[in-house]
Amino acid sequence: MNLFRCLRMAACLGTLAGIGICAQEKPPAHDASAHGASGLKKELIEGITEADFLRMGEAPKTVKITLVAAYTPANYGMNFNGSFKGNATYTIPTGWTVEVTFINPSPVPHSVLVVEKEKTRKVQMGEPAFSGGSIPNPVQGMSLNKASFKFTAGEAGDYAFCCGFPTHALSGHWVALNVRDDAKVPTLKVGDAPPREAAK
Ligand SMILES: [Cu+2]
Repeated sequence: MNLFRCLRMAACLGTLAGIGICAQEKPPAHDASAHGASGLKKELIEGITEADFLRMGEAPKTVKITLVAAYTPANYGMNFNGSFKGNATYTIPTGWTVEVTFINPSPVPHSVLVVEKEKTRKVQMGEPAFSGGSIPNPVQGMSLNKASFKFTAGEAGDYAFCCGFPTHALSGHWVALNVRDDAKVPTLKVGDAPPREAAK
């Protein structure tokens, strides 16, 4: 074996150890968007903007929240409006009415219900924390469809909007919902960005 061939082989073995392939041809670039985007019923989310994620309602002390499952490919689609594992936080003043529109444009079943935050570590969610705070059949979930519900955030505490499809919460399919006596207006905080008030 000549030196050149020997070096080539060493380089190849290095590649093998590093990323598990030793091929002349590179695999095609990974397109993450293909996961979440496949089979999406796009018309369900047409025209939805970030302002729709949190809006003031028509009646006093009422707020409208739109939660879109699989909004981005993030966390294999197990997200609401692209957020997951509590990396978005809704804060609602105690006693306000919350009108939720849930949309799942993907063929993979998801759902949403309001639970005490600690329940996001359970396989199944049980009953919603507030009366009415769930789509129908959250364990079964739904796909390629939308549903709405409303509830009154009657007691201050740490809650979550959580997917009730078994194991999805454990996989991070939830965002935080804080109900606060000292909150004046509903806000939404996404990631490290400062909280923003509900759109009018
Ligand atoms: Cu889910």
